Amino acid sequence: LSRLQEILLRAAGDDRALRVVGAHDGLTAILAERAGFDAIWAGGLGISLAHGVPDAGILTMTERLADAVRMKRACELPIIADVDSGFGDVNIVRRMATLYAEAGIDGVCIEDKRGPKRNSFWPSNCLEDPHVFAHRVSVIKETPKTSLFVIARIEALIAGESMGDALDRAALYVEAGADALAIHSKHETVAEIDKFCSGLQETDCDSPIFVIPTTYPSADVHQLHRLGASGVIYANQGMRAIVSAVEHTFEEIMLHGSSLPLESSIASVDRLFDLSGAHSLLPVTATGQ
Ligand code: SPV
Ligand code: MG
Repeated sequence: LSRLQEILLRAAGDDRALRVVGAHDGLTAILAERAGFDAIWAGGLGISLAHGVPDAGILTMTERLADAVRMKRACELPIIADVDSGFGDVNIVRRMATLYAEAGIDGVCIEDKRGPKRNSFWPSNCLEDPHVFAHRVSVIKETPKTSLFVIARIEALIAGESMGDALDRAALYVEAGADALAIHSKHETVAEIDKFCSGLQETDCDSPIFVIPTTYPSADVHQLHRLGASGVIYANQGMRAIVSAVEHTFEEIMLHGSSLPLESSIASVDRLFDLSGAHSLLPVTATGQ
């Protein structure tokens, strides 16, 4: 069993959903682990923003992999790498699977879109032909020596297609070997997710389902689990918090000409030492050996 399969089974045994959180570097991976999350979402939006570029396929596959590996090194949590639509055609998808597996990434989440990469909440998302996408999934699963956990991410509802189309896609992707499905929705309520999960249950498909409650935050992890989600991905809340906190801090320093008003609300330097593991540094001699 892969690590993600193991923790999914354990969570199912405990009658709960996995809690997965978006991180984009070593520090946010450490914070995710300390907060008690089950796994890390190495998301394209967060990683792109950390590089100061839009989530639009600007970074290369190897840049995205390097950042996922940086997170893996910083913590013990399994890493689920968001690989957009696979970074290119099926041959590139195959190489992606090899590289990610060799680097020790636990799982990849690949989405059924085509055309220029755009974040799902940005207009103009174009769907991939479901059979072409299913083939990509099977190619990842068949890559020699890889044990990547593959989440097939369905964008049909985001793109305005019918629930029937989303469910047909789900069946195809599971048949192609997907270990789990992710269903994305931009609705402000959980109704669409509810319908998808019950529709899938009616087809006797027992694939784990991941959901991404960005636009429906009022649905908590327990409710999502009751509806049928095996995992909940909080993809961008960490990055959004960072933006608010750092923006506020920088503005306050500019306004007051000092950090004094902020001192009680920002982390101490000692906390930074603690988070980075500085307290476990080995002693060195006076000559630095
Ligand atoms: C990401 O975090 O890059 C994602 C999730 O793909 S979302 O932004 O919700 O599409
Ligand atoms: Mg993404």
